Amino acid sequence: MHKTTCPLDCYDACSVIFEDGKLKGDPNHPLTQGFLCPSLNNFLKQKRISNPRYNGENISMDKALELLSRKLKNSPKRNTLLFKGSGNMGKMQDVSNLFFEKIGAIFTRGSLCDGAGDAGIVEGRGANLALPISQIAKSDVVVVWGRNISTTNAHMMRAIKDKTLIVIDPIKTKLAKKADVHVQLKPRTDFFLAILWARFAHLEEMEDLDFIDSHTEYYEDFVDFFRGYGIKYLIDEVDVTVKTIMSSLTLMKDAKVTFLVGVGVQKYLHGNGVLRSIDSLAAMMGQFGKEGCGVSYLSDSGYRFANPFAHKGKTVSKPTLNFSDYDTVFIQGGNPCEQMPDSNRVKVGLEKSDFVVYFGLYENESSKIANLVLPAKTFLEKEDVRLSYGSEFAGKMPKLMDSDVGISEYALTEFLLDSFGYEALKSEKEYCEEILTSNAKEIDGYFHSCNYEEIPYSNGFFTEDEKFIFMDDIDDEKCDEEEGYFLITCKPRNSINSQFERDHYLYISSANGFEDGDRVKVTSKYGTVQFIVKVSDDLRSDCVKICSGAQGLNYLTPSLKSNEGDSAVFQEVKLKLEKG
Ligand SMILES: Nc1nc2c(c(=O)[nH]1)N[C@H]1C(S)=C(S)[C@@H](COP(=O)(O)OP(=O)(O)OC[C@H]3O[C@@H](n4cnc5c(=O)[nH]c(N)nc54)[C@H](O)[C@@H]3O)O[C@H]1N2
Ligand SMILES: Nc1nc2c(c(=O)[nH]1)N[C@H]1C(S)=C(S)[C@@H](COP(=O)(O)OP(=O)(O)OC[C@H]3O[C@@H](n4cnc5c(=O)[nH]c(N)nc54)[C@H](O)[C@@H]3O)O[C@H]1N2
Ligand code: SF4
Ligand SMILES: [Mo]
Repeated sequence: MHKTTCPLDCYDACSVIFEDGKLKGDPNHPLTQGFLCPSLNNFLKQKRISNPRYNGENISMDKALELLSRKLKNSPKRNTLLFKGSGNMGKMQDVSNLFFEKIGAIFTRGSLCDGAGDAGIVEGRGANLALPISQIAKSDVVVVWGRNISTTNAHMMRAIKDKTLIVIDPIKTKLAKKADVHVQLKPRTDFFLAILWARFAHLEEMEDLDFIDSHTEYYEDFVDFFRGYGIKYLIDEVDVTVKTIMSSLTLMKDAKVTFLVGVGVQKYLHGNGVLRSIDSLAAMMGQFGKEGCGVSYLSDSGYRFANPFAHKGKTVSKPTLNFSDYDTVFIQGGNPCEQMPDSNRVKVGLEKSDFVVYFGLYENESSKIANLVLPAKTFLEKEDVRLSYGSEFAGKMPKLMDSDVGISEYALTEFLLDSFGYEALKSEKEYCEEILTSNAKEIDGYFHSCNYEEIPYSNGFFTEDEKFIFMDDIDDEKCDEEEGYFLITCKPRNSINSQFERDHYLYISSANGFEDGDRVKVTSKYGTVQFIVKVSDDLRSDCVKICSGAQGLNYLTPSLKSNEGDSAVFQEVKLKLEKG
């Protein structure tokens, strides 16, 4: 029996047992509790790329590496882009930075994922820490805000099982059906909801004046700011009843509240402002730095950990970058042809670049268009370590098996450094050890990030004055005022983005006159795509849902970035539907 950690991009970072050629959930891990999800359960059955390929022809790994080195040396403008996805969350994914920095390659900054919300949190708190599971367990009320816990964070279900539950989501999710209150708001109105609750909390004297006084700055400005919004205007925007708004706020009165916030609230231009408003609401009620309280988003898992792979290379903003600016594009662990916004622009850009390399495990839309395809090793075949953005846990990912297929990120980097005459790397084990021991401790056989030795923010915030900084402004300009349906693009149950068993349907309420199996032509200002309909009355009638990884989906989404955080804004778009 061997232990490892799930490499997939997921809140849970499960502890995994590898035994008799099978992957199982670790029964002793406090969060994993013996079960894995469909994606990892099917991991070993996935068909992977077994051969390197150049312009459609299989070639040997030696030939592929030689070719790569030659192309990089002779690239006309010596102008290379390193584009990384999040197919494997192991820290060793970043080892390739060390080579690409040496050759002056361009890196990306920002994210296709959580960057907007992260920026908003950092503005107010100075650093983005999650809540440890033990603190969530001590809360009275859990507010699940734009996070689909039962699908994307399934191991959290047990921690919130007996709590008073408020779910804020335009979709009646599985969890919303069990909630004490479901606030089924109009998409993109979470900022208004936070401001509305702040207004009512102020009227109901729910502020924690001691906390405000000792741990925060600019509260008066926040009061002026939220009083600038009329209550009727806010209620109309949010589009839920006053009763729902008030009954949920009443549940928070004098209670220990944890807010579990997901990426759903921030796939918009003002995504940073949304997280800042949720934080400001929690801070005015004193819900930070105390037992059973706090706001937990996708955290900066590497905070205060050593990063031997930090680089000083030039960067371009990830969601809006132009692939045609580069003569070589090196894609590692990602599928930008499907997962980046505005697929049309992405594909045209990649077609114009001279040489595209895809380094990954599976065939997908990006491997199809690449000149050179390099198969990777799986997490079982290489040495690594991972941290978690969803909780306090970290985990080792030791090499547990050999394979003739693929090459690891470490071995590839070592080869490239050597062929360019650069200094060799330290050993993989040394890097992993350096990262883990820099800020994690082993307790009862599991690694915990030292960031969580105390309750987050109990010794102050990470801003200059160690105080929380309230918001007093927002740039809430909408980009798209057109009529049409809101797009809700969230995570599928049986796949991780475009890996594994993808969900290609368009979901819509029966109130809109569609039936299961209908073909529908969907148009946005960026493109047109056909989908097959599945009717779901869990949706509001002003929304359609299409999951991440659905083929063609990102032909509809904008290559814009959030006001702060260089984050993609997949839902800043309206859709028109036509049968047939
Ligand atoms: N099974 C599975 N698990 C995954 C992943 C996967 O692909 N599949 N992906 C992983 C990754 S990369 C990430 S980033 C995380 C993300 O996981 P989550 O944070 O859960 O993100 P999403 O599933 O995108 O959306 C969460 C919820 O936001 C809601 N939502 C959409 N728009 C709005 C809005 O305007 N306001 C509010 N209040 N809610 C809104 C959606 O209806 C959805 O229920 O999950 C990880 N876990
Ligand atoms: N419309 C829409 N678009 C979205 C989203 C959405 O909700 N809606 N979500 C966004 C979010 S939150 C995210 S995080 C991104 C994710 O976007 P991507 O990072 O592109 O994620 P995946 O689609 O999972 O593709 C990951 C690829 O990594 C490769 N891989 C897996 N393991 C390894 C490994 O060990 N080494 C190497 N070299 N390769 C490996 C696999 O071949 C896989 O195809 O998508 C974003 N795009
Ligand atoms: S729930 Fe998340 S961490 Fe756990 S096995 Fe599935 S993908 Fe991996
Ligand atoms: Mo993500």
